[in-house]
Amino acid sequence: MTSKRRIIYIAATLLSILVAWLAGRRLVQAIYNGNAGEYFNSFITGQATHPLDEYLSDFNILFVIIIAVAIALLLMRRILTQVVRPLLLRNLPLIIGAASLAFIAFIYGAWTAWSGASLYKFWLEDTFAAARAIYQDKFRHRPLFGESDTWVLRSKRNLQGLGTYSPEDAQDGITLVYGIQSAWLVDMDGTILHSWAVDYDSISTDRELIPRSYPVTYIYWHMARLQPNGDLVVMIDQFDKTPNGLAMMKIDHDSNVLWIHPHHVHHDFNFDKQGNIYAIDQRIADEEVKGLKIETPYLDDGLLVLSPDGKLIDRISLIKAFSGSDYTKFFNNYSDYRNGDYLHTNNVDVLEPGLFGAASGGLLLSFTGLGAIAVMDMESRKIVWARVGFWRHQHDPDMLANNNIMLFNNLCALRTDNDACVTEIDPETYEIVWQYPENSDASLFSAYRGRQQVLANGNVLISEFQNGRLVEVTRDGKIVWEYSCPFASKVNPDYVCNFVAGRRYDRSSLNFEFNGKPPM
Ligand SMILES: [Ca+2]
Repeated sequence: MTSKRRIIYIAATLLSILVAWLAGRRLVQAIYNGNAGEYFNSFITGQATHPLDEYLSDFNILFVIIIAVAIALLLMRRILTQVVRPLLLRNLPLIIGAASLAFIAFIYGAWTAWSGASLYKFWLEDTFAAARAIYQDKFRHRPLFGESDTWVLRSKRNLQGLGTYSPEDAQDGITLVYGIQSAWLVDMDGTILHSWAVDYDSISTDRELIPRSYPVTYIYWHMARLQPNGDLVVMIDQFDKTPNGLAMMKIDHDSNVLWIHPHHVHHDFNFDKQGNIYAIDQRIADEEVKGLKIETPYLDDGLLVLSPDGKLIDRISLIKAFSGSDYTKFFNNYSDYRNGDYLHTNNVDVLEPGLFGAASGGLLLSFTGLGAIAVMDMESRKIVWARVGFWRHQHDPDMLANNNIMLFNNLCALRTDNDACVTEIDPETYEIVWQYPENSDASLFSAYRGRQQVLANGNVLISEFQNGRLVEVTRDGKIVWEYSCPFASKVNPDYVCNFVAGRRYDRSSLNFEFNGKPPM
């Protein structure tokens, strides 16, 4: 046998082993992991139990390969009879040997998927994970001025400051904007009315949460809510650390710290009628949860309940809220988020009593990891309602006055990465009541984060995080107000700031003297 032919044989054998191993894994995963039939059925009827890009694309690829090979074989029939057949007959022992190896690989692949065990998992997975974590922790910090969540190249921002503004169509008010390590109020014409900022070195009271080695430039205000007297409740978050989040904080109109509660909090918080704060938190947990198909350790998102003056009242594990509920099967499905982040919770809103069967009140939650929006009954502390749907990587579901739900659908047109929309749905019928943009035309973009707020006149103020833009649209889809972070960096003027989101307030609801200071 020539050496060239030997190489071809070896490569073909290795390829068939790889294909057989993958086929074995995928076959078992489809059956064992995901009830493939139920998936397809629900996908076809539009009531998907989970978006299925990965499975569908795997199967699609497999079908395409099979069809392509069949066509190729038909076309090559002559070559087959005159060249391949004699070759096959001559090399029968080799082919049987390769087929046997491929069969063993198929069985091995099926077993690894079935048992969750493999040589890699036994010996190498933890080692790789640890090495990767150490590397990321020590070396992969983003530079202060590089593309980041807080600073973007000026050349990439078409809009800085005020854009479109139609006073007759826009909802008048004052807009709170937050991000980096500050918040400010901007008037409809783009004038900065007031700002807050806090020096982190002076407030980092808990060195376990904010270690000295941790660059303060990675810290940012993930969310802020304004009170009529100018007090601001702030959620402080950071990049590149797990668990997420550093503290809840309240400051007065002059940026004096009223209280700070160091804790791993992330994404969202809200208030009940008594002023208690419900914030999403995170910890690493090792205990199994009855009835849920999860691997330990995992990230346990919870609800941190704080009194209006920042004292801890309660903590409720959200993953445990699924245990014993009707929605444990959500955990059987493929999860978008790896590394134990099963839920990736990103919304908490306090609901009026009685909605979704929660007699004394529930919380509207969003779990991006499960692709689900859900309601937890505050009395039973169980998930009493949950739905998955056409949304993907969704953020900020809001319960509207008409009992519809509006949410930021980050991947509006599935399978594209650059197309977001804001969608109002009827939660009972799944009917899309309103959507912006109406057709997916990539005029909104934020693969992560994003919020919206329905204003008094029905307009919707959208926080398009990755494009760094606030955009107010009418229900006819007309843009009537636009605003983008206007400040250049004092350290590197090539960069302009980005903010996380904004919220419009009624002018007459704010009763404090504005300081007129820009935030930076
Ligand atoms: Ca919300």
